[in-house]
Amino acid sequence: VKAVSTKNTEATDEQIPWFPRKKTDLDTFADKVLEMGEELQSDHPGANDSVYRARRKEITEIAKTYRSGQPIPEIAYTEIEIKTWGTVFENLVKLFPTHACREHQYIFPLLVENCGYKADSIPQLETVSRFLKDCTGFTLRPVMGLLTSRDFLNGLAFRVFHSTQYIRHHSKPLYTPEPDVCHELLGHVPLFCDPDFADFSQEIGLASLGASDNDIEKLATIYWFTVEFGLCQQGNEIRAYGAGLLSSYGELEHSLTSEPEKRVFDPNKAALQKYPITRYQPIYYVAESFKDAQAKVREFAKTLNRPFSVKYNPYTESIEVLDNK
Ligand code: NLE
Ligand code: FE2
Repeated sequence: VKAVSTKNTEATDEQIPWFPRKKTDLDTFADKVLEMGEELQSDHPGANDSVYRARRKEITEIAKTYRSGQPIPEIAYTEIEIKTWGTVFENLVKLFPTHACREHQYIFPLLVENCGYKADSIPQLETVSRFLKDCTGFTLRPVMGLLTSRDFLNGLAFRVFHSTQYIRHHSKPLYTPEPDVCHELLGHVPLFCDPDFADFSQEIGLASLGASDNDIEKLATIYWFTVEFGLCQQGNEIRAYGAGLLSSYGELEHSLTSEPEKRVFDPNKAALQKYPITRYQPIYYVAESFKDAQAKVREFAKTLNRPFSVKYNPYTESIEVLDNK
């Protein structure tokens, strides 16, 4: 095993898309966000509310200027924002005991205790990020909105999770097609506190570094059907571990009814499955466990077409590139 040259003068490097080698390289993503896609725009409850849009802009400025290693600035959430959070929170906590996976149920009280999770105040990303770092080394980084799949997945390789800081529109608290602070804090954060899940997520991230566009598409789809909308088998029951489910009262309930189709998780198949983004999912994949999902994704990653492999060095917070040949 020898290290591949980092100079892009080498012929083999020319076809390999650029990827971050150091955690601080993630700073280059800060102002690269996607416009809300057309599908999202037309379905978005806040699209025609100018007050809401102006507030979003104010909050996303923070993400734009944020740099790696800085504390995440606090937001003074408004009364109406806190009320939206409260509605989401109070409804979800009613469903968690019967619908959330055991890892989520284990950590949730600790978030209540350590990060002030409660109905009448929105936890600050900085507080949560510090707690998360103690659990698994994951940290949050504020983001303006949707990144490209490549940039977003690349972040996971460094155990960095790009997190929105604004909240959904108050008119539709129980389902939104977009990520928002409820989705990040109630859906993603509890799972990133779990060591096996953290490993699993980083595995997808590592596979995405320097991957071809086609392979990025596959990995993003796997991410969708696991980290966002995954179900898992726990004893005799099926429970939700996907953040898109755990942050939406409406879809969390829907996901465990007999209406949607449930399939056994197989990354080779999930990677190619089409899915809607502005309504409840018609198909969910059920993982045996996070460890099993990780092993399967690792095997899947080997089939991707990349002439090198990578390893994360946590001491230097950087990626080591290993030549396969
Ligand atoms: N539908 C989710 C919710 O309402 O919280 C958000 C999904 C983001 C991918
Ligand atoms: Fe998400």
